[in-house]
Amino acid sequence: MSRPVIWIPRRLSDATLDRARRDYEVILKDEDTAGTADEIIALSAKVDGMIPCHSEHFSADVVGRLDPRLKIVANHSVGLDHCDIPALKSKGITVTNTPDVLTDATAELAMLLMLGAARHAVAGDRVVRSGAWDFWSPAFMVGKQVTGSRLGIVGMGGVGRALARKARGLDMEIHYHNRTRLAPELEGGATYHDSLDSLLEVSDFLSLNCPATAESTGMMNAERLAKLPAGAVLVNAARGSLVDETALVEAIESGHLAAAGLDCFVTEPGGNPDFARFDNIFMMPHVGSATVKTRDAMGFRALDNLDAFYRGETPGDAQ
Ligand code: 8YV
Repeated sequence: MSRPVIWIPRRLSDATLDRARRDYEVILKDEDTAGTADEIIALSAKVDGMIPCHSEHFSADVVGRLDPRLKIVANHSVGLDHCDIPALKSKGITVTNTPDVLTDATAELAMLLMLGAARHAVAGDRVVRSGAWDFWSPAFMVGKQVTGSRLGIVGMGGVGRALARKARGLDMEIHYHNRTRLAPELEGGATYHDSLDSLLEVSDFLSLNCPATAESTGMMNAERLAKLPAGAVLVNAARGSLVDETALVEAIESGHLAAAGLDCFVTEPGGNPDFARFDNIFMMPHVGSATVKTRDAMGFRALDNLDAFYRGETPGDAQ
């Protein structure tokens, strides 16, 4: 039997590509750039499966124009907001993601954002690196202490819980809001808030760790940001669409927020040029899961899902 043909639009880890080539006929894109709608549609007539990233968008329009040859979209991501899942399913296309394996790397990055935002990492690095550091005072670059502060987590899934575990190492008091309250063994002593507004009121640091959905789009708007304690720090390592970026600029400009740490933006790649005015916005370019170990694990998880599909089984991460 001939081997299934799969399209891998982005530069996945070497170990992933080696394993993929061992088991499948692999078509790679010439350049490591986001697959466009036209490319996705054209390739769907040439391949049986795809391993896209969050950079390839399967909107209802794109899905409507896919060739019936394509049978599985085995995403290399936990987030699925780039996929219109009902549209894909109604076309009989199996959709999978890669949960769990990027939990720790993403929580690590959220922690980095929290610490970097709280302790003036952008300004500190710049002043030393540029050779402009000619002054020191006890009043210089005084930040906000993370240890012992209250951390509010929106979305207590895998990443939220991993962040809570790491934050306990800094003696943080953990609060969370989630659609449903977790079992005590998963809560680990964290305080549950049945409304987002109640969580905001106690969050010296607020970390967004929930998926981007129609309901969560623009969730952190002006009204919600105003509910955070004065001097709070906002961290977003989930999705840019959760934050109203204009309202965030206003909250930073007014001083209501002390700082923000962002790995995700409404526009990606690119980010928001308005944020560059503020040294107290510490930014990374959507690299939450970008560690060697995690990239291999994500690639292998996507391949595990493909393998199960081609064995005639329902993949473990089928949606
Ligand atoms: C990934 C992510 O790097 O998995 C996700 O949902 O946001 C990222 O950490 C990316 O999606 C890879 O496709």
